[in-house]
Amino acid sequence: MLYPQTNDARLVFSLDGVWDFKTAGETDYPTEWTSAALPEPIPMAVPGSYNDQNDMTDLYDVYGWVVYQRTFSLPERTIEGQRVVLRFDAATHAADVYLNGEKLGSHKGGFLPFEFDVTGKVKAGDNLLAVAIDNRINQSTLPIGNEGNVAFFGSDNAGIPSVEAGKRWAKPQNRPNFDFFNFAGLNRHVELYTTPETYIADVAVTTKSVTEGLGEGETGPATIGYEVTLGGEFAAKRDDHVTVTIQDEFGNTVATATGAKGEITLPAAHLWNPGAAYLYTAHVDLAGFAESESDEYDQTFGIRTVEVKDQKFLINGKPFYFKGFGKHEDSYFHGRGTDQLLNVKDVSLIHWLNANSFRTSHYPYAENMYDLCDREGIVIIDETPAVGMSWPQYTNKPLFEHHQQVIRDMIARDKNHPSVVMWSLANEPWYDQGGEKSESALKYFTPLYELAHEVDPQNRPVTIVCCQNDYTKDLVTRTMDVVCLNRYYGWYNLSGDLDAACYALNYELDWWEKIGKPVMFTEYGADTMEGVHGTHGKMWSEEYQRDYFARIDAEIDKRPWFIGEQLWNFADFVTIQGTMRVEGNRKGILTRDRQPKMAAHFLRDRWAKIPNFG
Ligand code: GCB
Repeated sequence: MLYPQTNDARLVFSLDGVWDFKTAGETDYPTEWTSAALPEPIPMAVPGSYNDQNDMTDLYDVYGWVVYQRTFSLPERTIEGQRVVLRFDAATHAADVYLNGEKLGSHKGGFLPFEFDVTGKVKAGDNLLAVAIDNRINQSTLPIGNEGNVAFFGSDNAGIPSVEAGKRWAKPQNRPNFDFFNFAGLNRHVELYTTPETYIADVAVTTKSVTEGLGEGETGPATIGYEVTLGGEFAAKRDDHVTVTIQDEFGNTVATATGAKGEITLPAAHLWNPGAAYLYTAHVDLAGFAESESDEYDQTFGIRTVEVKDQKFLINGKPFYFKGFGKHEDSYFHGRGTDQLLNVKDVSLIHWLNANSFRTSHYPYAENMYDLCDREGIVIIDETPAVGMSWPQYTNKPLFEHHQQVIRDMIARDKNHPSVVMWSLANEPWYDQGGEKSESALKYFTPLYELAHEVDPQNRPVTIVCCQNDYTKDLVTRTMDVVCLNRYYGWYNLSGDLDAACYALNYELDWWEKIGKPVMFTEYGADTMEGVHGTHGKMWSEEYQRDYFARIDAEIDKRPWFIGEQLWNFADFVTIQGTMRVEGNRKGILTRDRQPKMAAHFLRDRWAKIPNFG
């Protein structure tokens, strides 16, 4: 699905702004709210999570449905003879969409785009758009929610003997099987866009070969492949009406090809490298017999290869070392709402820290962050929203099918980003129980691993991010292209004892060495309250977090097959309330308002000395 763009053939209308909003029921919403003005609505900004936008009601406590509504009008001349599409960059977690009282459809999953063809349904003049959104998560959604009274930190009924069997005193609430707060709503942009009736539906660009070993600023021959998919009535007959023009960073044409599919060799190509991005544009033209069949689209791409070989992660044939973190889309007031200013700020901090990469823990982020990383030379591990899984979900067929869909949609959306170098199928599925349980996880994830390879035109490496576990019984992690470890020796395990933590880590790493795959950290860290200090650096102090990274990093530095360190977390973030967190998860090396803790300075110095390649 191509990101909407305005050009000679297409027009995008933003539907961002202040919408009307109302909380509805736990399991449903009044149907009249989809066809007439909402009674006594409150204002709600889009994009943005609804949770932190109104102080008269506790929108952190919403469980179930809410309804968003707005009107918009379009001049007739802009839609006449055009295909018109209504697109949501995401709606978290499930949505029913109505235009002028007619249900357009539903979508499940809160972090990927979906759209409806509204040609003939959208009118010139006023239109009423209503979107009902459900924030409930359960055993069949991604991410996973617990049902009943099982909470992530603490539980409502446990230890209260007087509770009658089966009776729940606690109000119904989401019980995420993960710690980040379940921010919901229209978190991302909403747009209407037009295309001609016969249109460019998709563009995929791949790198076939590069000149390896090029230094910064050097050029050499490279071959790229491209494939354009057309849509609309005449699509089948128009493949030879496609022209692709490759433009360099300054807009100069460097090559041209005709046909919907082909290969192009550039004699003097600039490669996209971490820390040294170079972006080309594939300008795709569809020449029709009539204006309604003529379309165009600009797809940016980078020329680079990615490959796992000999326990190394190679970008353009050179061994890459990941320096960075897992992040969250999380900020004051916006919740998980798309915020370009925050993205720009975070990217500047990534540069300031001398980091080169991050993981989109624990869901695909909004597209504009990937665009920024393409441009800024930052490397991304792109993760699905499959967080919080465990047995018996590995035998849940509808969940498996949803997981397949999410992988397909994520790769379809992000396939052209040079910043994306690896797919993560899931975060910390629990699968080290041994026997039949471990086997069932292997049966569940093997086809997903194969699917990711199959649907990615660039065939990037595929991983799964594994939790602190009995690695001897974990059958899945070792089958991935890269072993990604989330480890908390010195925090959740062997708490406060860094000597023991280093011993246990080394013990485990000796085991992984024999598996023969490249290994990296995708999480390790320690909760730290800014301003807490101590001469001997105890847990929660800024000194402990700094010492923790200094000690653990010294151990991984001894191992050449250790290909990266992505710590937990870039910044503090909001979680569900509970017994283990004070105002959220404090493992950020930055505070939630992006100020550095002591460890950030240590890592900035450390990462300055570690080159991207080597
Ligand atoms: C983990 C999870 C991450 C949590 C983190 C923690 O293993 O992957 O989502 O936030 O631990 O701090 O507990």
